[in-house]
Amino acid sequence: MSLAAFISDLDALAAEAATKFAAAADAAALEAARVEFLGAKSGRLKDAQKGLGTVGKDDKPAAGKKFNDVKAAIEAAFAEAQERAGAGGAKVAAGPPFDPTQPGLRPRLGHLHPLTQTIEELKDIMGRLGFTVAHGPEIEDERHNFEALNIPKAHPARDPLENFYLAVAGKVQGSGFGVQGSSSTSNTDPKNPELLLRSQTSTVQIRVMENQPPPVRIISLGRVYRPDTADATHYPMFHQIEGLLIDKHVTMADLKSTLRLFAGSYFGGEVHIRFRPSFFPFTEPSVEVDMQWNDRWIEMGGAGMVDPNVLRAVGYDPEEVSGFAFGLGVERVCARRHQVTDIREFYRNDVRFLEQF
Ligand code: FA5
Repeated sequence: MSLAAFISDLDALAAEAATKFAAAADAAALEAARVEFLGAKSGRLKDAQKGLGTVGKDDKPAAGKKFNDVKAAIEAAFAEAQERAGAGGAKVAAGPPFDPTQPGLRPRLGHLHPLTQTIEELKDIMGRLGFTVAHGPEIEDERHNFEALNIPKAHPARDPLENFYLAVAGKVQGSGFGVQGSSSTSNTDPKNPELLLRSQTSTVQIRVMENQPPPVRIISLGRVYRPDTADATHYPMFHQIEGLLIDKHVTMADLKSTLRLFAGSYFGGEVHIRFRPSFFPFTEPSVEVDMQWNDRWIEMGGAGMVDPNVLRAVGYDPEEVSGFAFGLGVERVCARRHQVTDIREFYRNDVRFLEQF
């Protein structure tokens, strides 16, 4: 091949490449043009290079220089086209174009868990009856969970099998159940209290009364823990609402009318309250509270008049003041109102169940 023919072929190739790069409408077309002209294996520039071997020996230096110039020119034309495409967004144009007229995707909004909704509603109802909300820790010592509530050391309610005692610094707590007078298991040492997950919200009664003189009118709502096997009405972690009213001349009639107002507001309509004699170490007399709603009786929790021993344990004078206390299971109250037959549903986190509330 003559030098003149070689040069003219290269010039034509450079012109064609520049035109194609400039005309590429998107990133895919530009890439196709790059492969056509600059492709390492079978690009047209690579083909043209083969012509170098066919020009005369004396023309080789000039032919080589021309080839290098054209190669640089084609690469520069590609780089320029690529830059233009990048600035115009063609690089990201792969895939279907954005259609601003399409309707948007509606975001899925969550809401409060049914038990949280119930807790908020119960707070609201009791707030209207003049009860303020008190809080207590979920990790408790034995004084607040048992002793000040008149539950002595050998009482079965303190059995490690009935409670979640905590192992602190290698020591298993609660090992003193039933062991009278053992110094290593004494729970009266304030520096080394035995700790457990509280088994009832009645602990908060003590914490409030220890810190303020009467009158008291509080509720406390929160989690409590018992090693109960989960079934339709039990769960090892559940919620209670505790109520406590201490004042002069408080009677069982006040307890009953408070619970009736409370139940009527929560369930709506006519609710009857029935007291069945029961026993709690911290109330005397003690009762189980049943409520009748929609022609069915259900057990809601325990209640009673605060035992004088409890009042004395927090420094109150039982001759001066009296009071009532109650503790109800939030899961059971919520399940009853919404006709949920198994409280485990509240903890399965199945959105199909939860979104109904
Ligand atoms: C008590 O816990 C007492 N502290 C209640 C009390 C407070 C009595 C103030 C007197 C004065 P009881 O163990 O019965 O009582 O529990 C109260 C309610 O909690 C039960 O009626 C039930 O509604 C609920 N409950 C008890 N165990 C579970 C459980 N494992 N799962 C779900 N709910 C439960």
